Amino acid sequence: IASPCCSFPCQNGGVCLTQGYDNYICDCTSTEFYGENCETPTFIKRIKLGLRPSSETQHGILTNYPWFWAVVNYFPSLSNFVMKKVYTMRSAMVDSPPTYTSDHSYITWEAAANLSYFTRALPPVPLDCPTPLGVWGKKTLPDAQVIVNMFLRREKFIPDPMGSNALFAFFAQHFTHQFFKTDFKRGPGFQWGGHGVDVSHIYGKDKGVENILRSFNNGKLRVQEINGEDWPPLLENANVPMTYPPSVPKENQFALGHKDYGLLPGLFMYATIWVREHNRVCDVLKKEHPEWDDEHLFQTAKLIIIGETIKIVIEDYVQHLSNYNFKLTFKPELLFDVPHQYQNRIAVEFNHLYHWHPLMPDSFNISGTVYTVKDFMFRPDLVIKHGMNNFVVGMIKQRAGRMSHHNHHPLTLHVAKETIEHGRQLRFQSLNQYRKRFGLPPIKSFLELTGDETLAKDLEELYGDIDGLEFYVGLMMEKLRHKAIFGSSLIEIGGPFSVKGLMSNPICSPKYWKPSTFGGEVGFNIIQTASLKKLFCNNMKGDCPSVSFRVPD
Ligand code: MNH
Repeated sequence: IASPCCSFPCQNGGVCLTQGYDNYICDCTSTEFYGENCETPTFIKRIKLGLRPSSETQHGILTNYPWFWAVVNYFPSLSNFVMKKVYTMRSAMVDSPPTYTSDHSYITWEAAANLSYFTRALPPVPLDCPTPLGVWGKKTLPDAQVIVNMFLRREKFIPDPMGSNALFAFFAQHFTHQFFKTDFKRGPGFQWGGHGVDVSHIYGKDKGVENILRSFNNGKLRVQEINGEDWPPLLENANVPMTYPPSVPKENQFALGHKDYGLLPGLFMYATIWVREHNRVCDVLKKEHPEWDDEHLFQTAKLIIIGETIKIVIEDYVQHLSNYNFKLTFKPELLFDVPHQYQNRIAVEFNHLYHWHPLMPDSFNISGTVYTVKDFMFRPDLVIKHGMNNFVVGMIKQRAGRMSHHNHHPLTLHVAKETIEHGRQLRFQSLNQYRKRFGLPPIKSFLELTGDETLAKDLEELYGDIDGLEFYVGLMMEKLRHKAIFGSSLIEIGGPFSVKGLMSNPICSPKYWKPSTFGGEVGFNIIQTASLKKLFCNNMKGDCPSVSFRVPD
């Protein structure tokens, strides 16, 4: 029989607890709401809610009024105030310690202690509910292949309206693959990663891989010189786990920190740049600390690389994707006088919403030669052939795809289909449940979701009820916000996971975040002045191009 919790009666974060077979109670503890279904705000909460601008209004303020933000950005006291709000408000949306897994719709010790699980922001729909989404929508969901064909397949490339480029698309993919690591053998609720920014995509998944990639000389990673540039070693000389198909010739198989980074030259480009940056940092540290041995240089350089990564992710990458006129900053010290948990667990919903395959364009122009996505597959050698500088320029000039429906490259369609199927297997709650969980008003109709009559009609026919719309499909179908590369759900659900993951890194904690951890002021300064532009320009030959996540005008 169906659980009375199938209709998710408890509002505002209240927890539904069954009482026998057909009753339930809502636990409203610390939700600031009361009543049978936690539906009534306390007096204080009512005032807070009345004062808080809606998420849509906040987005509007942040992406407009450049003169206002110029003033805020100029004065550190104002800028720090806003940035602290960004950190604390976004982090507060993420449960820490984590609460749920995909195997339990109630709190368990497993959720806290079993690191093999991705965590969950919302527990799975209880078993044996009237419909897959609880009580809403049809008894059976439309076939995933039908959805892919009707709504996701790219007919003609649609460019991102904000001008994002392929350097951005590959940054997203390479950065997130260090912590989105589904353990498909165990199932879509399991993972084999380290739950955060651990730079395992550069140094390998464990100590064994790391040791193979290290040179054990001056702290550096192993490289080989080709055409006067440093590149990662060949797999035959550094036998780490890699997933090259046998058709890839041995001389094109390189040893990288992540087993899948041989898949695309864009990933190989980032892998190479980070290896060069690590070795560059080792040189700087060696000059400061001639007394340090290889191990000390290596370990400290690795911490600096983590710091640079977070700095660049916040100040270049999130800055670009948010399109805020407020200048985001990486300042861990802003959290030192407020409660903050320096621990993180990757949520499987975060993984799903980060399936940004529409960003992939159809082709890439590298110094005059046009490569399709297919031409790119398992061809890391193309970066070497054209040289790092020419390859990077090609990525900068290539427009990325718009993050929406009808824009999946045919070669990524099977991933979209599997993602939808995994969401069902994991019994994800509906998109509207997730919107409420992350402080957004539920969407009232398919027309409101898509802003398009035809799409709305087709979706209505397939799903029957907007409250029965599944998570990933909803995200892909949502209309983009004004002046944004995503819809509101993707940003407002992804933002908290992202901020929490970045700012709960151990290097952001008070005992780590000081000069001595990074070899002194010189090392600390490398982190605090890191930028996307410097990352590339310090590590490639030739004139420094204007490195950015946007195509040049
Ligand atoms: Mn991509 C997983 C192919 C670009 C984000 N991607 C996968 C998988 C394949 C794949 C295959 C494994 C899925 C499965 O086995 O079920 N991805 C591609 C290809 C391209 C690509 C061929 C480009 C061409 N991917 C991108 C981009 C992003 C991205 C760009 C942007 C962030 N992909 C993901 C994420 C996963 C994934 C996230 C999930 C990884 C995991 O959970 O292990």
